[in-house]
Amino acid sequence: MSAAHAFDRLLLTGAAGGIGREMRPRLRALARILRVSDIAPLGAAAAGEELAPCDLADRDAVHGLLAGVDAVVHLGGVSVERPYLEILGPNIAGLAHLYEAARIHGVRRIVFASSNHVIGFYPRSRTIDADDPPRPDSFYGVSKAFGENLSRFYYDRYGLETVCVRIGSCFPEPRDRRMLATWISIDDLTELVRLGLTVPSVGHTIVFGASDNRDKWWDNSAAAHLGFVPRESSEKFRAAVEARSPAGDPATRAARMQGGPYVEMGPFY
Ligand code: NAI
Ligand code: 15L
Repeated sequence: MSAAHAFDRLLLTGAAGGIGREMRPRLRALARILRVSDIAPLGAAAAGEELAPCDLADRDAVHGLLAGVDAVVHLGGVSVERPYLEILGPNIAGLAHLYEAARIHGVRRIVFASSNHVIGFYPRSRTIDADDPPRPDSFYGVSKAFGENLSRFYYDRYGLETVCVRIGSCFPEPRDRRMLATWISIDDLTELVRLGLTVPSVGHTIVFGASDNRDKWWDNSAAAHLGFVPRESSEKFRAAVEARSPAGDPATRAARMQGGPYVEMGPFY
């Protein structure tokens, strides 16, 4: 490992997904080898990369995936509301496989892509911090709350550190008015992940992932030790977003709750 690299081998799961494809080149400099994994095609390996296709629901495969790994950025899994049985394999069993394999292989730290849907049933009028109890808005949100609790357990029991990033909405642009409050740019999110990986002694930290947007629903003072200062804002998109997307009927729960449409999806069991 060169002095320039924070890690010898860093694992990125979900590398073929929307965030993963963007983060993959941005994380490469952090490690001598970036091991990129997904169940979907990963393309060709760039210099400093190794490809590791894997189904997170496959216990033995996940144990092999973690061998030789120092730290993990865990983006892989079902990323939207789906029937419970579709979420179960990647997001519940897959998380348990990942943490147990990480413990066995001596992984130092995991940055876990949690979601704002862990707290989606709080009203938009409320500012939430990491100490507020979860109020998931979907089976998907419940699976992310499971990941937050599982990682807490692995820290308390084994000292395996995790930063859970409750990502707001990470897309090139906000897609609707709600995302003007929840949006995070890929560069802000990558910086938050980098801090989560490299700041000394994070224990078990929950941090909200949003850019420096005008409207803020989340208070990150409990994660001040990460030193995260978002640089971008959704404000540059406001006029276009407001012109093309309706305000939403304030009588609906989707318009009043932080989780937006997730609070009304389904039933999906
Ligand atoms: P995505 O759906 O584009 O990417 C997820 C990746 O996980 C996909 O490439 C998919 O093939 C992979 N995956 C699914 N099932 C798998 C399995 N059984 N084994 C291995 N890989 C599997 O999602 P996106 O937007 O890139 O999000 C990345 C992570 O961040 C997800 O965990 C998502 O829940 C979380 N997140 C994303 C937000 C966003 O605004 N994009 C907001 C909040 C959380
Ligand atoms: C998420 O957790 C999803 O992964 C993403 O697709 C968006 O729906 C995002 O939340 C959001 O709340 O906008």
